[in-house]
Amino acid sequence: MASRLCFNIGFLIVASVGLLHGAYAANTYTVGGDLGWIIPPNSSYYEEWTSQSTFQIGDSFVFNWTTGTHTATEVSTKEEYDNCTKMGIILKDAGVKVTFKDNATHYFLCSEGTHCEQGQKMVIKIGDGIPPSFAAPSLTAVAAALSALFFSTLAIFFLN
Ligand SMILES: *[C@@H]1O[C@H](CO)[C@@H](O)[C@H](O)[C@H]1NC(C)=O
Ligand SMILES: *[C@@H]1O[C@H](CO)[C@@H](O)[C@H](O)[C@H]1NC(C)=O
Ligand SMILES: *[C@@H]1O[C@H](CO)[C@@H](O)[C@H](O)[C@H]1NC(C)=O
Ligand SMILES: *[C@@H]1O[C@H](CO)[C@@H](O)[C@H](O)[C@H]1NC(C)=O
Ligand SMILES: [Cu+2]
Repeated sequence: MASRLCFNIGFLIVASVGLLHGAYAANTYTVGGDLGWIIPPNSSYYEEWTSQSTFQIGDSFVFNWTTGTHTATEVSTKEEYDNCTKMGIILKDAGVKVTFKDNATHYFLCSEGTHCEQGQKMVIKIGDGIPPSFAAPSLTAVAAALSALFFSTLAIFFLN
């Protein structure tokens, strides 16, 4: 009786985690479309590209470039972004893929030469752009499901 209840609770947790993560079919975007992530033809190019879509939790972005040396550097504030500050988390490899697990606003720029000043910079807003107020660990669906299973198994074990 007790174990069945616990199993059901475990199942409910797994099911709701599945719903939370599965309701939205995540997309993978190639940053800049066919142009990729390079010095753009004009300084509003990436702004125009991002404005074509609304991005959600779970979406991925591929920074693809075939010409020149570039970085996808994430800076932490709008001030640094506006300023083309070339210090941040640097992703160097062409084809690098970034997946976002929370609502937030991310500021990317290229830290090579004056590429940022020439418009190789982009703001990615996930959802409402507001990060969660508490420091929640970004559990993947698999990890959450596994821990739910683990805890329900544990509960069954104790109640038996
Ligand atoms: C920027 O370049 C893109 C691609 O060439 C073009 O579609 C867009 O109209 C340009 N925007 C401005 C403001 O010039
Ligand atoms: C990256 O660019 C190359 C060359 O243009 C292209 O073949 C490849 O499909 C692109 N990758 C993605 C993920 O768009
Ligand atoms: C903006 O750039 C200037 C000049 O490089 C620098 O002195 C200043 O600290 C920068 N501000 C930020 C917020 O990065
Ligand atoms: C993320 O932003 C969307 C709005 O685009 C909102 O509906 C959703 O509740 C937000 N999620 C979280 C976890 O704050
Ligand atoms: Cu560049």
